[in-house]
Amino acid sequence: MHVDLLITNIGELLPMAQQGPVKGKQMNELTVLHDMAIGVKDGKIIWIGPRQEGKGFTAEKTVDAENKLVTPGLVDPHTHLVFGGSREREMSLKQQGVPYLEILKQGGGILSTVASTKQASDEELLKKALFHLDRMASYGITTIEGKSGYGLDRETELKQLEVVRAANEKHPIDIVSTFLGAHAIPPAYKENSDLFLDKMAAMFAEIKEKDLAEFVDIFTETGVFTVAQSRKFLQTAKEHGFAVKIHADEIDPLGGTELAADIGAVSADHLAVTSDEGIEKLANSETIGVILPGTTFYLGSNEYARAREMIDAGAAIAIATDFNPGSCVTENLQLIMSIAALRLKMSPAEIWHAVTVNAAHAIHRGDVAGTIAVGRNADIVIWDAPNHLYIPYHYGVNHTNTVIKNGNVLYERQGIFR
Ligand code: IZC
Ligand code: ZN
Repeated sequence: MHVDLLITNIGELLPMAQQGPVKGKQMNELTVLHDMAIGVKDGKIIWIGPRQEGKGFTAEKTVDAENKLVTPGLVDPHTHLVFGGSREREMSLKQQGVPYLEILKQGGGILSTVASTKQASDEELLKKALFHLDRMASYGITTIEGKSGYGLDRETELKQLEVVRAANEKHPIDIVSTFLGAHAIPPAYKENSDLFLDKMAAMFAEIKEKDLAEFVDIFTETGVFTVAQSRKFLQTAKEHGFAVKIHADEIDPLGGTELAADIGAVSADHLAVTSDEGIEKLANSETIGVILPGTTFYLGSNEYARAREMIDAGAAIAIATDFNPGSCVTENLQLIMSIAALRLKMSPAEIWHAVTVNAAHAIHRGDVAGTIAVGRNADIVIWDAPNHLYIPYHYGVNHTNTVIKNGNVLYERQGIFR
C-alpha cells in the first residue's frame, strides 16, 4: 500500500470509541493498543494495523513515533476564542476577594472585554485569535468550539462571528461556531433584560442565513439570565434550526443543567454547583456535561463539579478549557486534564474520553474528530510520554511531540540547542 503519511513504531495507541458519546461507567473502559502503525491518505486515516504490517508500505512521509503514546488530536468544546484586550488588571480585585459576579456588576469582567472587543478592528481580532489558535495547536488541540458574546450588539456580535469564520478558514484547527449574544446584560438594558434578549433573538434568522453559527448558547446565572428567560431564548433558537448549549450552574445553582436536559441541549457547560436533581436529569438525557474545572480553579473556588457522581449516575462527560480573558486564561487543555484528575477525581481513561470522543460529540463533530479510525480525519498527536497515564500526571507543561492535522504536521517540538 502507498500512503501520504505513515506513522510507525507507536508504543501505545488510544483509538477511542467509534460510537459515542461514551456514557457513565463505560468512560472508564479504554482500548489500549500496542506496537501499532497508522496510514494516512488525502488527510484521512485509511489504515491502522500492527507495526510489522506497516513495514511493507511505501509513504511520501514517514514519522517514527519512537514507541511513544499516540492519541486523537484533542478537542476543546468550550472556548471564548475571539476577544479584544485582556483583564490582567482584575487579578488584584480577585486577590482582595471581590467575587466574579461583583466585578461584572460593577461593569468589569465580561463587560470590560465587550468594550475592548467593540474597539478592536476585524484584523486585530483575527490576528489575536490566530495567535491563540497556534498555541492551542502546540498543546495538541485540533478541533475547538469558539463563541461570540463580547459584542452584545448586532454589529459587534456579527463582527466576532465573522472573525470566527475567518479564523476557521485561515487556521488548520477546525472551529465550530457558537452565538453567545446572551452572555451578559449591557448596562443600557439593566432594567429590561427581556428586551435585550429579544434583540439578540432577532439576529437568529440572519445568523442562520449567513451560516455564521451552528449553536446558540446563554449564560444562565444570577444577575445575568434566569432559567425562564433561558428556556424561552433557546426554544426560539431551536425553532430557527440551531442546536443549543447552556452556561449552566457555574456560580449559583439556578437549574441550568435541568433546563439543558429538559430542552435537549447538546451540552450543559460548567456544572460546578449542579444540584442532585440536575445530575439525575443529566444522566438520563442525551445532553453531554462539559465540565470546566480550570475555571473553578481560576476563580479560586473549592466547589468543583461533582464529576464522580455524574459519571456514576451514567452521564457522558467532556472537559474543556473555557479559554477566555477573565475566568480561565489558558489554552493548555493538558493542564485541565491534570485538574480533572486531581480535583474532579476522574480516572485517566475517563479524562481521555472527555477530551476526545465526548468533546467531539459535544460540538457535533463525533463523525470526524476525537477518534482514530479508518475514514476519520487524520488528527493525531504523538506525545513525549510512554503511556496515557502520564499526561494528567506530569502537570502544567506541554507534552506534545508532533501534532498532525488532516494528515499534515501542524506542530513539532523543537529541541534545545546545546
Ligand atoms: O469572559 O468571563 N463565565 N462567561 C461566563 C465567562 C465565564 C467568560 C468571561
Ligand atoms: Zn464559557
